[in-house]
Amino acid sequence: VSRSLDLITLGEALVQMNAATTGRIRHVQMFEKHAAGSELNTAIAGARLGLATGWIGRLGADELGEFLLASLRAEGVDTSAIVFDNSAPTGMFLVQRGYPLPGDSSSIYYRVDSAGSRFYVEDLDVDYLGRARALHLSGVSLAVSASLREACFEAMETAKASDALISFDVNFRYKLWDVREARPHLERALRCADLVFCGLKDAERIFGASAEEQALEAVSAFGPSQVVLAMGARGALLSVDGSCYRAVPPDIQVIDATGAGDALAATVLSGRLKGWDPQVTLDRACTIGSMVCSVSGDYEGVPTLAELERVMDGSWVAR
Ligand code: KDG
Repeated sequence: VSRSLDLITLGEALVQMNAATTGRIRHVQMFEKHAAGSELNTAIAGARLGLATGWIGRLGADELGEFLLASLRAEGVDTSAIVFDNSAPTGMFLVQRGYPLPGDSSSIYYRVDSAGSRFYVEDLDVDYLGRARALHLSGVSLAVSASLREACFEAMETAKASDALISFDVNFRYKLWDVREARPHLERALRCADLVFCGLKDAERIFGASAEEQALEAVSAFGPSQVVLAMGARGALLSVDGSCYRAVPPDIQVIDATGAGDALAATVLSGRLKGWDPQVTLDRACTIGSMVCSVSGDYEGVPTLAELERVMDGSWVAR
């Protein structure tokens, strides 16, 4: 098979209105507009790191949809499989920063019946899927709607049949569904995936794991050859066929942590597709995650590979 893309992601892209100041949204006067959505973030982060990426999803035929399309194009993501919806709006969300948890952000969604939620199996282009070396999606895509979920499973199974790498980020969204409803769908995705990302908190709440090792074991039991356990400021663990690696990010001031996990996933995917050493991969992933947390927006803080190398080896020239 000829594979012209390294990575395809599938999901709902959203416009993010990120509060310019911390505190309750009701008191915020100014917002920054950003392109977002877990899978859009991963496609863009992958492109910055040098992968040929494409994003699949449905956008509203409206101003916000045009903004998301332009944002993907500006970052060099392939947009040829995007579907437009004339009768539903592009979804959006607000980011409330630093309240009620200092240093943490909350998402307030406006996405019910959005264009992105109206993605159907019929919208999938099987030939397009066959062009990619890897397919990545997250638990957000499974939660958004039954039709998008069905399309996700179809895409994963189609890509797997063509020997593409299947990557899945549990990325559980408590505002979109509950654990009991989600579990069978998450388990189906975990059984299909070769590479899985899971946050420690999600592993605790979904699989009842109380410690790092238990969380890795619980996820590995579904059969993926690589599992990444994301632990926020405490870093991440990567298990590759039974060997375990650990990395801790630099100590930083968090402006907005939204999107860090998506950049982490893009970095680990880059490592896997380009054959980086696992420890190098995880160190890079944690550094990039922290760079995303230091600026507002989900992917804006992602460096190119050349920039990352200069940041990590101390040769970055500041002035
Ligand atoms: O991972 C970042 C995402 O959470 C954000 O961009 C919005 O996709 C989103 C979601 O559903 O939370």
